[in-house]
Amino acid sequence: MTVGRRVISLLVGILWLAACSSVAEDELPGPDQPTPLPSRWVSSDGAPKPRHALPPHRGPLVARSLARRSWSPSAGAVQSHSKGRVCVVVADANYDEIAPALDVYCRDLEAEGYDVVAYELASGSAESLRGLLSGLYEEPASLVGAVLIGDLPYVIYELMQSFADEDPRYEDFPCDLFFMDLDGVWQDVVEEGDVHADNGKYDLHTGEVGLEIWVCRIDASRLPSLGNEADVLRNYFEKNHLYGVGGMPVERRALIYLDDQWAHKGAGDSDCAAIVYSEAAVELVAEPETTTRSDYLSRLATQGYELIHTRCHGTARDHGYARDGGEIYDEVYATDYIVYDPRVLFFSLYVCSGADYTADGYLAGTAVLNRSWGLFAWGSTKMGGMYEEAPFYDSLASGSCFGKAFLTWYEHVRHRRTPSWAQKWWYGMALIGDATLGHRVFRDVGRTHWSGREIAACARAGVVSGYADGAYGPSVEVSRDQMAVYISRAVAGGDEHVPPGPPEPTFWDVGAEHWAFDCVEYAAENGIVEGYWNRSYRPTLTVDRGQMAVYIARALVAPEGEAGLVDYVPSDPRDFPDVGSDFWAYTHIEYCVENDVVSGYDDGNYYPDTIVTRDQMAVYIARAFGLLN
Ligand SMILES: [Ca+2]
Ligand SMILES: [Ca+2]
Ligand SMILES: [Ca+2]
Repeated sequence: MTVGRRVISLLVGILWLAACSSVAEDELPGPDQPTPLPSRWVSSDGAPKPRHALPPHRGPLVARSLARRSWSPSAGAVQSHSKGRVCVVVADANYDEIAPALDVYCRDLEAEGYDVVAYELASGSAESLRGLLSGLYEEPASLVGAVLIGDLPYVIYELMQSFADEDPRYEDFPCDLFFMDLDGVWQDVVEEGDVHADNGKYDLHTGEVGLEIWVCRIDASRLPSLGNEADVLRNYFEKNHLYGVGGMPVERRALIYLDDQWAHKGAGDSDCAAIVYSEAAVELVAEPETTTRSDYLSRLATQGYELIHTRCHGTARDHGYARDGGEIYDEVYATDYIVYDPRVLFFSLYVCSGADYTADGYLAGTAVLNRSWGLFAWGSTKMGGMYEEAPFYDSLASGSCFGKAFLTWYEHVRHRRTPSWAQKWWYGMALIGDATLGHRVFRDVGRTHWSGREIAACARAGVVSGYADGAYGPSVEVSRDQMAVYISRAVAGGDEHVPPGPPEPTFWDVGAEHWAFDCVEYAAENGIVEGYWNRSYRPTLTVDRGQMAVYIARALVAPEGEAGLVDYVPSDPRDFPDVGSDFWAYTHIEYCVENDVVSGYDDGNYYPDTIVTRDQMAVYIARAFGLLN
């Protein structure tokens, strides 16, 4: 397909060289950062980017608060911590048809630890919607983010921008930062070039310009190619729920796909992705003659990735890749994503206007709301896109959702740039899909898993690494060798700090060739495990909750072992009905209770004979060793 054959490479090359050579003093990049290359609007018919009409949404807010009772989670399913309050706003045109899916979604959010408030919006302007959000933000419970579902109000921002020696050019675009900054001042007052005061498009942002909350959009109203709007939304929430419970398995790797002019970003972009994925799981494709439409589509057709990150030119409905020395430019259309239905969950789209949710058939929405895969995308509604994103990936790697990672990144970059620079590059940033999602540490531990947070904390601390296929096996029973591995790594401060075992094995059934040899020896050396009378360890025996309390209590006083607990007297004994004071592990269980490691079941019992599973194990470890924060 060569419909886009033009001399755009020459044009872009000149712009880039110019941009590199003569930027204004106040727009200089940081000391070690090259000047970003603009992602340009490049359409197959050569037409310039059209201007946006004024948003249709008007008037005072008409919102109905949606009842909470419908999605109240069952007791015990709620995680004990709070991730803050999220406001879910759904367009009334969609609500009735997607209400059951929405209930599941809100229940999942609460199971993950969010407090949810929800509104059905019948009408209202962007200003009145922002008022609703800022009102919630100011309440004592505050607000961390908002999920906008359906065709909901937005604003258009306009500016004149120049790159290098270019004459200033006009651009207008939907600006969701308007809803994320709840206490800054947004005005329509500027007269400059084609920017005009009082024309319904904002043009000045001052005051407390930092962002208070994240805002994301799940809007299928302009994606008829994907099907009926309600069906597309329901399908999205079905995928979302599946991901939450540990489904939607994809290869845990990232594709970094950079067209010719961004080839120099290969190392930096790969390093960023490697913050979240292992280095071996980051696939970089940046060779100018390799990055083509056909190569990209062949990957979509045959490969699976958790993340695709691409930098290229495009429009709201397509992006493209140059070849033949830049002579030919071929588009990948949003509709190609429908045809190929790629096995990809997340998209980082550094594509001009790729996230413009006001455009019919917009790229980011198509990728995210696609039939089988796709959950979240970040990109821009204008030229530019995310740059200097290490803080974004750092935040994701530490367990943040996309929304929180976005705010972390934005706070980082906004202090490094003057407002004019920031507006060119980042004011069009939009989050498409559910921003409460994030990178999943293990493929079978979804975000609604009751101990997902503890399991992730153990992984981050180097205590668990899961199975080779990316699974954690949360319901697998814990054996004595696994237990020793968990505890030794936690005591040592990570796997790499567990020393090699001695030349002479302590236990005849855990020799130097045993996978857990070092950890079993370390646990023995620290008085945590003792083994059996005949110098055996019995590595494959399972561990019950009584034994677990013993090992954890000893680990907490390591390396003293039993000697460190011999004088311990519970100060405020819990006295579980099923753990009498003469129970063999009574002291250890009380010691764990006193150290906030365990609290027993809802019925008041401890159940010392119950075998410990890997999810419970993570909870014991995360709490005992303070890994949660
Ligand atoms: Ca204006
Ligand atoms: Ca602010
Ligand atoms: Ca190329």
